[in-house]
Amino acid sequence: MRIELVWAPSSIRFQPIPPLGISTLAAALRSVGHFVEQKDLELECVELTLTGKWTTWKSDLAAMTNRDRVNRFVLENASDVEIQRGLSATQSLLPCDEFDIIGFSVMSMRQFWTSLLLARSLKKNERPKIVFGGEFVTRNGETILRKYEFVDFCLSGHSFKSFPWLIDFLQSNEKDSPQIPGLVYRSHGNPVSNKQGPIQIDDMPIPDFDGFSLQKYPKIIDIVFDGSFDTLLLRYLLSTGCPFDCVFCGRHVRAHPRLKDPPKIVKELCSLSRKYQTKLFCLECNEVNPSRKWLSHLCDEFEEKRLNLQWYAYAVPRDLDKESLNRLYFAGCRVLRFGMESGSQRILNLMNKPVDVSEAEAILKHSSEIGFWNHVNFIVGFPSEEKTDIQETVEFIKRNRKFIDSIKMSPFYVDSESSIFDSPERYGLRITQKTIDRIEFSEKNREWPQIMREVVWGVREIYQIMKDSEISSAGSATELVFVALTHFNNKETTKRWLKEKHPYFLDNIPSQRMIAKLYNPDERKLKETDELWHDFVGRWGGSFDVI
Ligand code: B12
Ligand code: SF4
Repeated sequence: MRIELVWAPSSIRFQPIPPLGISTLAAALRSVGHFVEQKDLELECVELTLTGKWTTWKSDLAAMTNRDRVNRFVLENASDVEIQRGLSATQSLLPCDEFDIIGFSVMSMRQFWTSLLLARSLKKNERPKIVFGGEFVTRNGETILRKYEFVDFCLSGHSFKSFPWLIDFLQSNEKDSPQIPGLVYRSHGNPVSNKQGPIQIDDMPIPDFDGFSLQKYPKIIDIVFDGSFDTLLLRYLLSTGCPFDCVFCGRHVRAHPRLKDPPKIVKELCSLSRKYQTKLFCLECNEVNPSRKWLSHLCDEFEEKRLNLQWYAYAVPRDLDKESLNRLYFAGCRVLRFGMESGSQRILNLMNKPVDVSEAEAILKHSSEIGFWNHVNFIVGFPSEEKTDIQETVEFIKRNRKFIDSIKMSPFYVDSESSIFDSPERYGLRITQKTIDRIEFSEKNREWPQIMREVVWGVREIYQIMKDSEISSAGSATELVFVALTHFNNKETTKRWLKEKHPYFLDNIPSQRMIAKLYNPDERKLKETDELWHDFVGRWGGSFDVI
């Protein structure tokens, strides 16, 4: 079968790194003999905008990611000049071959709308079959099939096994209901979902990035990062799930942990490094230290194979002594992204976050002394958080200013798959409204508007201490920091370079907005307004299932 896999533009968060989901599927499908094309349309669109070949991209993409306009366009055939223009620009980037199946990888709501537009436009009667997959689809498969008849199937969860099975099913012309795990299909016109199968992570194929415009990534990195790095960065998955159970965290994230076998990891990284001629990787996981034993085994493998790679990963600031940190550094890790969340032990306990404030401080100190770039994530506005708790976070930053290189702050939001959402009353919350991009709530003594005001206050307090301590939020764009750090091979030079080229990371603006600046150079000089705070405090929550 001839299959096209597409990563459509989201206009929300671009990264010049080839998408991992579809390259994993491409590997699985190619290994059983299918012809697969894969396209990072987002990269291609960014190139068009940066080279001035798509001058109307801002308004066109705004239209293409607007729910009401897209729905009118695809469901009611309404005319829309901007959508039509954007669609012509994006569709012209796709190969014009005839495909039997086109698969869209959808991570969030914004990417959903652009995928939908392309799917509707590419679908001609029976062929090609349109298949949607990815994180957003995993949560919304039935709704998608109910509403959009030009989407033939959705697949939930990791699909490196189920997608090839779906293709076998389509080739077999069977008429029975397909017994494929995670498949959402129509039966008598109604959507039906099969249960997802277990993830057998060691069966996950090594990603196959062939077919992406790999030569364009270093070029785009140099343009948007404003440097001469000339480097390709690849992503690789170490594990899924998490052994911990923080109450704000979505089930899909903290599901039963599956850790790849360290020898497999190191062998595959070695092969990717050789094949694609790069030493730089983003190692994807919820934490690189889910258990002491696994981390130690991973370090053993790196030490034995001496690959000389450099990489970055998430970590939980617990159970990392000096020796483990030294071994991680030796293994090539250069940036650690710590999920710290708060400097208040009371709030950490309420979050069920397995972190002890004083242990975390010792870890930050050791890792900074070893040479890591410490990036720390905080959440502001967790239910029942008082000004005194924020003050403790501020004090935490003050005490550790020498050991923290960058900070990202996220206003708290209720994830619809979290324990908090399941039983809000247990955490003193009452859900009051679900809007397209957030779940609003009230607490015993606070209503939503006051909660919003206090979050804004907390965010400002933390930005102030960051400013006073010269801690930027550049690590929110970890790929930027990492590429610069590995290039200069020195933290202080990297900081000076960041300050010169990307000074807005030291300004008091929300990280989402900074990322927009990073990837839209003409926006770098725009002045932020107070309104934007509210705008982004309200919008950070991600995408809920209101299609
Ligand atoms: C890397 C990443 C990104 C990168 C992606 C860049 C790139 N070029 O790859 C960046 C930083 C840009 C990003 C941005 C965002 N992300 Co993100 N991201 C991730 C992360 C950490 C890893 C994804 C990954 O590579 N996984 C490994 C691969 C192998 O798995 P996969 O992509 O899921 O693919 C498998 C399946 O989904 C499925 N599949 C995927 N595509 C397709 C297509 C078809 C046709 C089929 C059949 C199946 C299928 O099969 C694949 C292989 O088994 C996940 C968290 C996580 N642990 O998964 C969050 C995550 C997916 N992101 C999330 C969010 C919210 C966002 C943003 C909205 C954040 C923001 N506010 O800006 C944006 C949205 C951007 C967009 N494109 O829409 C959420 C999604 C929640 C949801 N939608 O329900 C997650 C789960 C994080 C979280 N904890 O909440 N993200
Ligand atoms: S927040 Fe991090 S440590 Fe906590 S459950 Fe989620 S992934 Fe695990």
